[in-house]
Amino acid sequence: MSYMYVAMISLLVGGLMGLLQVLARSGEFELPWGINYYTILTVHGVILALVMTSFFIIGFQNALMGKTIGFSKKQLNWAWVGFWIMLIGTVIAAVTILIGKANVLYTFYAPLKAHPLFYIGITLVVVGSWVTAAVNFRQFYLWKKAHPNEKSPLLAFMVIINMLMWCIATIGVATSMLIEIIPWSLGYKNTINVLLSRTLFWYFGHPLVYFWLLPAYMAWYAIIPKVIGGKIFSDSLARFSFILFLFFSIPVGLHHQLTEPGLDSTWKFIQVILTFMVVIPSLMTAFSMFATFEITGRKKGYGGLFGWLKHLPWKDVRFLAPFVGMLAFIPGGAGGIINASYQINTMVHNTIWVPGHFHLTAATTVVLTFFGIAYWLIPHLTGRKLTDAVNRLGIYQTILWGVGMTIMSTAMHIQGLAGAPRRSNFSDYGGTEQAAEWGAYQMAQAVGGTILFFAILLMIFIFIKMIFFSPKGEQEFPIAQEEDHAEPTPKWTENWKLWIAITLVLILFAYTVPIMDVIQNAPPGSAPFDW
Ligand code: HAS
Ligand code: CU
Repeated sequence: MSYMYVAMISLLVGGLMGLLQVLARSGEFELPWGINYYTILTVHGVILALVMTSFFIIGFQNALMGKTIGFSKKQLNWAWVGFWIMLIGTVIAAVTILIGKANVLYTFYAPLKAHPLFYIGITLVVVGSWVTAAVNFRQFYLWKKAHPNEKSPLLAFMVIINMLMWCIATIGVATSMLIEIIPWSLGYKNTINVLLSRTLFWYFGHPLVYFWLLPAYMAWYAIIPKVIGGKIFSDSLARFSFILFLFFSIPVGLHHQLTEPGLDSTWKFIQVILTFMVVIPSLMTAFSMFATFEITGRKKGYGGLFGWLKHLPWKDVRFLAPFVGMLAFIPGGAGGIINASYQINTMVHNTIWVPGHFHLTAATTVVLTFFGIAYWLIPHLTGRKLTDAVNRLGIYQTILWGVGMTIMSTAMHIQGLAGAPRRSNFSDYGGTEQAAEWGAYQMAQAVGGTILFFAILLMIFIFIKMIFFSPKGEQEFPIAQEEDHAEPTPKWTENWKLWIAITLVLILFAYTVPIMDVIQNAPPGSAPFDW
């Protein structure tokens, strides 16, 4: 619950910043009290993309580990240590942003420079997450030792994959912080190897988006089937897709740097191919979801090509919210494939198309699934029940979110194709014809964003109702079972050493030459430790 509280407060603060942003970008509204547009843009990105997500995810994953494997007293104490380190880091970073000393956006691209405490705060958030990861690894290890020859619980397996990926990925951002960014922001160094810092950032930044996605997939694979009264379609397929995510999430970061000079195009192309590999486990997930829906429907006697659609519990918000998230991922994922298509990337890169993409993927697919989880997890944790009234409010909330995001994200995509830049405040660019073309879409974006802000207020209201005012009772923690006659999951799915080895080999293959190039051809004085 402590993690949930932080996630909720982040949602409110971040959402308010989002409202101010769309209003400012409509050109009809000036930010009051001389507030800098880039300050609110930084708060929005950091508090939602980094803080809200990581707190919700680690809280949810701990709940899954607790439910499937259990915490010892000592493990729980260490888990608290992780929480407090993350929270202290968050507060330090938040203060530096709010006082205007870190207008560097959530990607903190050098040579934009923030106060050193901003970077130290973010680093602490990562360190705190490592403590929790260590606890989760320990829990898993002890469980395996106590249950030799048994298959690990599916949800625990998934948590371990996500945390492994996270630990390997965060080494990139931690390295960049420690050897480059923090010494430079403290003034020990005058110059910085910009390309190295960005490359290390995206080595982390792409797996970051799967760190958000995989907990949503955990719910899709293993919780939604229970909510709709069905079984897990295939335990082996679910595990295999997670293993593929571990392999292919990391060696693909260059797809964020396709237009960046100084990186060899051969290596960009290799990472583009690897990016197309990481699409496969998402397609497997889509397949698996359709199969779950259809098999459950047919078992309940709904025939025909689409008859099974009728059985789905449309009035149950625990299903509806994640389902709208799945729908959003169809255009969201397709947009991702467009972004990754090397040459087409030149068309969309640095335009507001990209925020359009990640408001579908992160802010709809992932966030609506997280809300769908919260509707049962929060009452479960607080010993209350999800009432019909809250369920109904949740359905309105989901619809409001879906409508607001459709308007806002569509407007962003179209504007992006017309060349409107991202990461920038409103400008008419000296009255150019091209900028005039964006006007109507910027208004639509503001309308969609305002609807979303009301959806956030409604969500906060729902959270408060669930935590403090719902009747006492027991809320189910829905975990689906496998089909009765399911084939046993092959033992090789738990060949952890091999999975980690393949992951490291892929990373070394994709990154060794590009990173060596970037270091060897660095501008004078910018090398790490060249103080
Ligand atoms: Fe992305 C930029 C490529 C997925 C987030 N992405 C971003 C940024 C963010 C982000 C935050 O290659 C901006 C970073 C920044 O600030 O600069 N992305 C991809 C690709 C995928 C992808 C190939 N992205 C995500 C996810 C995110 C996310 C997931 C967050 C959670 N993205 C890119 C690229 C860029 C990028 C470039 C850089 C752009 C640039 O130039 O800067 C893939 O993983 C997508 C695969 C997904 C699918 C969809 C499968 C569909 C499913 C739903 C099934 C529906 C059902 C319901 C079952 C192929 C699983 C249906 C029921 C019915 C009844 C119909
Ligand atoms: Cu990416």
